[in-house]
Amino acid sequence: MTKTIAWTFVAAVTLAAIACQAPSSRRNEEPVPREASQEEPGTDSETATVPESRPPADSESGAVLSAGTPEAPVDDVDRTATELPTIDADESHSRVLSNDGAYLITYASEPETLPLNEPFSIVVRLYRPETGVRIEDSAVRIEADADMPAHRHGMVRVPKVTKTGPGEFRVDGMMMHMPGYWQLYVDVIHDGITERAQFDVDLD
Ligand SMILES: [Cu+2]
Repeated sequence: MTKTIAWTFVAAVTLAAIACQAPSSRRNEEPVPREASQEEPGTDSETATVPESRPPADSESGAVLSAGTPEAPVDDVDRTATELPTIDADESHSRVLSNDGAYLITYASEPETLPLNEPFSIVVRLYRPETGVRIEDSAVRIEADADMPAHRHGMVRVPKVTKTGPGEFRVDGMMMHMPGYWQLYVDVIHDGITERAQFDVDLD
């Protein structure tokens, strides 16, 4: 009799131990929903003239996207520059978080003041937002584009991206041919998933 009780106790303890372990061992396999909700905004680099009026993911559309999952939207992340971690980028770089928060992206233009109707280049750097460490994964690439949302048109040129270092890219042949409000897009592509970041540009 005592023996049976002892074995029952051992079994219960073992079960409890298994139950405690299960959540932590599965934690790393969780982020499936992100992949499912990820629309793929532009792997086709030949479509620079077709504006993709994908709105910045705000809390509203974030809620819609995650309607099927119980998880909280990633999207109450503050994207203002002051809230982002300190990184090695110089002050001339503008910085922003990508729309799902996976990348911290900075860019600087050459020339520093964006010209009207003349080609310019940008240098783009990618960081992990939590740590501010440059992304060295060689499988990560970017595409860049720009459009004028109010006019529903993009650029008239297709820019060329060159990788210049770990987590650093140079984009040549950007051109904004009209004054006004532009959005400059950087799409980060990794494992078939594209995540977009946009920078506001007011061109005089
Ligand atoms: Cu325009």
